[in-house]
Amino acid sequence: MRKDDCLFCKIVAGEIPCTKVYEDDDVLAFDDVSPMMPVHTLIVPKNHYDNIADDIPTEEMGRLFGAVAKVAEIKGVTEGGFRTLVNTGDHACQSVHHIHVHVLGGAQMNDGSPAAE
Ligand code: DGP
Repeated sequence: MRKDDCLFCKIVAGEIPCTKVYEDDDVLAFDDVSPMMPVHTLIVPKNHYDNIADDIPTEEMGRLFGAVAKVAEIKGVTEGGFRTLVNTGDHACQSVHHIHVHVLGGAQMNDGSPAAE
């Protein structure tokens, strides 16, 4: 299930290159092109869903989040800790409208207060 004008669908299809971290039948994980932390990896389902509110089947959601621990292990942040983040819509500044889980780590973060000052 692909959306033709979607950047992450093109990455999943291999039409746009990425630095692959992990792949299975259902998800692809690749490093963010503009990392905010020493480790910044995105996990996307191979099927297209705009965001977390897009009626994603429970099994699909489970497979997406099931990849988080694998990616953390591959990137070496399990012991130190990491943050997972899913932006949804304009208020959260979602810029690519294909659901993705950010995995951030590799250095100390703040307490995660969400609001800009
Ligand atoms: P969000 O703001 O939650 O929609 O995050 C989208 C992320 O996608 C952002 O951190 C930058 C990343 N990104 C945008 N374009 C590309 C790309 O072409 N390749 C890769 N690897 N990451 C991208």
